[in-house]
Amino acid sequence: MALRLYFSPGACSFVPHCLLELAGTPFEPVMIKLHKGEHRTPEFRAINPQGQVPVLVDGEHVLTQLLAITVYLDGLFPQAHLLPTGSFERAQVIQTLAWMNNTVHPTFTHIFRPMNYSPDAAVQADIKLHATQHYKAHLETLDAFVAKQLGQGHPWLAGEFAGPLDAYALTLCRWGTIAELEPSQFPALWAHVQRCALQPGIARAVATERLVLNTLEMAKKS
Ligand SMILES: N[C@@H](CCC(=O)N[C@@H](CS)C(=O)NCC(=O)O)C(=O)O
Repeated sequence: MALRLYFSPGACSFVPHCLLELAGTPFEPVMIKLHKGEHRTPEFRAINPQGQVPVLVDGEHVLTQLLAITVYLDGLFPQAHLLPTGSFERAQVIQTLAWMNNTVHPTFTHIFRPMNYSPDAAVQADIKLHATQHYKAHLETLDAFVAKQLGQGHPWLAGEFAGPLDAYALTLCRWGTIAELEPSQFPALWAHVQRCALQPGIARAVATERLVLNTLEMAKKS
């Protein structure tokens, strides 16, 4: 039975979406439109009671949390080298993925959904402002990380193979543009993100999700 991925365009589910493409496996993508509240339906809650994407279904196995899904896909498709095999190198990638997932990502949630944190419009504006400053600092850290990793002569953030760090870096940089942070102020990150989008597996995920890397350009055109 084919793997099934519940995803929402542009959400963090882009990371496992890319991994499935990089692994070259057939899978069934199921789109959940967060803006239409499709993650709150009883049908979706029955699959993930937390009401979030990504969700990976493999027969009777249901997995949430993109870190867990990453480890699982790496185990299923070792030939895709989604994670390094060396214990320390592997732990280092998980370390950075965890930081992206538990620190940078929730900072963006404060910008994108300040109403989750206060019902008061003035407080929400304040939350958004402060979170944007934090998010900018996180992207500066990510920019320095990209420069350091690629400075070692490898094409991708974990070394020789494109993987979850590259896909998440693209997502976080793109979210930055939604927060009105010009990507060119993070030059190493932005150059890498544009290169990632040309990698065939990642490019297929970008095309399926119809992603524009710099949403500020889109806003200028309309
Ligand atoms: N730590 C979770 C984060 C999942 C998450 O925040 N998903 C967002 C999209 S990026 C979502 O489904 N949001 C809907 C909601 O929380 O109501 C993971 O790694 O899977």
